[in-house]
Amino acid sequence: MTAHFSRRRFLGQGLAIGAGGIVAATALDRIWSESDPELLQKILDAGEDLNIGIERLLLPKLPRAPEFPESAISRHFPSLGGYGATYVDKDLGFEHMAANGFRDWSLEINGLVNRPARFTLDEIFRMPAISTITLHACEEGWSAIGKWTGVPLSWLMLKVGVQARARFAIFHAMDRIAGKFMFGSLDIARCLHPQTLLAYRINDQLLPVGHGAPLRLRSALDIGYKQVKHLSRISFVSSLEEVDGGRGGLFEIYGYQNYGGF
Ligand SMILES: Nc1nc2c(c(=O)[nH]1)N[C@H]1C(S)=C(S)[C@@H](COP(=O)(O)O)O[C@H]1N2
Ligand SMILES: [Mo]
Repeated sequence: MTAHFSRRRFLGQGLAIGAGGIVAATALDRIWSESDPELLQKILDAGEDLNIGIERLLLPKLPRAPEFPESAISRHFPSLGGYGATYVDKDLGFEHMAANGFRDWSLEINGLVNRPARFTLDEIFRMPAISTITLHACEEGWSAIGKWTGVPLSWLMLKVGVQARARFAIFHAMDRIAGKFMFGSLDIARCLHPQTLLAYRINDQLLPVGHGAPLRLRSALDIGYKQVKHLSRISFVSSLEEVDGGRGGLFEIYGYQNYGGF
């Protein structure tokens, strides 16, 4: 295969692997057009990887959250929780990393994946990116519209080869609330949703610490506490029971619903 990714050739292979491949080829066309052909080849060859096309056909159809024009972006986007908040246990390690522009930080992806990986912030900046201008609604009664830019989670899922038996992603954060590290979860359908991204910009600026530097989850279908900030690791699991408390997140341990969405 030439260094330049050929869409026709890929569609041909999509036909060879069946209808699921064609769906994947069209739905993710824009995202994949920038990715490397060897990776795509590996994805097509690895039968045991979750086949995103087939998964999309089988999963319940999730709606798309409304998107807004730039003129609707809120002038003030409140910042709550995480390292922006007073109730978070301050951690010197985090402060050193932040002072150093997060050059020593990396995102780990592990669990039910065929190619566990670690990505630096620079590597993440070089991945295909999308922007969404969507409404963030906090369970505490405020909301704001912001523009979020980052890597589609579905793209990273293809890159690490999420296995077909994975049912949830667990998002681990670097901040602690009353001594416990913040974490949250999304089911696979929400992870694959086209408006679910790992964001490193808000309103065209690199994420400030208050909004979740260096990288946060942004799921347009979900309420505030599902948008885990200060990510350190994403782990794919087959059941929430495998994870601390079995409720799928720290806010859920404190009594919130796991499905906090539209
Ligand atoms: N790591 C981490 N992520 C978090 C929180 C937190 O305390 N720690 N708070 C959540 C809640 S309740 C909300 S409403 C949003 C707030 O995001 P913002 O500060 O960018 O507005 O982050 C969510 N993600
Ligand atoms: Mo919130």
